[in-house]
Amino acid sequence: MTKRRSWAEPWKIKVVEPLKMTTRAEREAAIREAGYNTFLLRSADCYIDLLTDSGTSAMSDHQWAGMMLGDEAYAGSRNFYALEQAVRDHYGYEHLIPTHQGRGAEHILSQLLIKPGDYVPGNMYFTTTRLHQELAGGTFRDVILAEAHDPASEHPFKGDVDLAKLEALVAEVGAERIPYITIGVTVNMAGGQPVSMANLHEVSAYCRTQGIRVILDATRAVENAYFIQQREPGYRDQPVAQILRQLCDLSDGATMSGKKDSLVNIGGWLAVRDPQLAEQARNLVVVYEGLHTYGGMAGRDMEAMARGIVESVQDDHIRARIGQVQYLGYKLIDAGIAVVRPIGGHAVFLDATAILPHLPREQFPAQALAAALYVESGIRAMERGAVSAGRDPKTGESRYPRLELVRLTIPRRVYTQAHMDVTAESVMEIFDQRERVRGLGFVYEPEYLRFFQARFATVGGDGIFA
Ligand code: PLI
Repeated sequence: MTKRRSWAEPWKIKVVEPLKMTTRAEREAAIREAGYNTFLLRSADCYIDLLTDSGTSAMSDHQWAGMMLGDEAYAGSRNFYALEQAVRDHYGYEHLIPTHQGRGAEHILSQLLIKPGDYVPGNMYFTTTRLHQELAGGTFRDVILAEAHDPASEHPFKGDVDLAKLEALVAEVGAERIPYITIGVTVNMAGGQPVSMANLHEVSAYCRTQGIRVILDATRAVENAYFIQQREPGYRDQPVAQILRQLCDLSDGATMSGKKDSLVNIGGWLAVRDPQLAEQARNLVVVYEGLHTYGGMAGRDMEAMARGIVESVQDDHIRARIGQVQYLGYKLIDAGIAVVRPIGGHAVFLDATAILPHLPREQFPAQALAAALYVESGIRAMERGAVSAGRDPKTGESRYPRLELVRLTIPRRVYTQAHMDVTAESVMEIFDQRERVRGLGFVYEPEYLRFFQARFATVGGDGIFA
């Protein structure tokens, strides 16, 4: 029997940033002022900030050193070529079009490939991805496995595509109206759940027969590669870097938010194999993002990302990163808290409908739970449920996805095990008082991506706790 090894971080801390503690009265005032939306809180009022893993990573000394090597030329910056090489080496795509962040890449791709009336299947929606598809005239169709919508299912690859759903869409609308499929690796809204290599092989082979492009949302592909290494037969002895290349080899291109896996605070890219599509993307990127050799990023940011990519695919790094997320997840499971199972790659997701069964969906239990957690502990989390899902553009009706979740998202290389302990204790405190949490109703609802800027009022009295 092999001895179990700890996931301890393969780094030590060189610089620290003080955290501010607030009083409960201060937090009650802050969340009221923020309209019970954690996106509208000031970060200075948050103690442990688990809003997102996006752009919140700590960079290494090597990345910071690279920042000093920023070549801020308008055109042809040497840092662009370093980034292009890192993407070719580790993701395997020939043509790189840098963008300011992931949604910039989604915008370019959607505008280039989607015609009004087209359909774009995907393994569960992501907020910005679907909106760009809709704004280009497309309709998103969810083709993920049914298990992905069940928080309790222990399926090891809940991100897998249900091929029968994809085939049914092709039969319904015709392959010519499906320019591409988006495969999220991992699937953020399902709880950071991975796609198996076997499933991607099948999807890729099928799509080739239909002339449908396969586009990865590679935002957290390194995390997906780690789950394949750990869970899928035949991969245990392969380095994560090698598995990542195999994943990407099954696709025609990818959109990427470098703000997650790649350990930087800003940046993204679109990458494709088709030289003609690449040329069109280079032409469009100058309209919306910047010249095709910077796409909205400073030279120093491209250098930090090039270096971050290399660090991100190291087995030691990714084992510790996901090890920390699982540490928090299993603490909550042991305490009897309903969370999405299995624990995902970037976050632990609380099942708000299970925790707050007294609140109807129309009172946004996940939004309320995130607000209550903040008031109780100063921990900032994010709603990932009906508020995030927005309204159907055709009917104008609110969408109510089966998953109504609060995401405790773990920034990379930022917090310690003690912070995870405090987080778990704070969630347990809320759990003990769950009957007291009040529901929320909209007082302001923006048209696009409403979760970012919406404001709410509590239902049935003042304050998030009755
Ligand atoms: O935030 P961007 O524009 O760099 O990337 C958009 C984006 C695309 N795909 C996926 C799977 C994401 O998770 C994503 C952004 N996610 C955020 C901001 C998050 O908090 O999860």
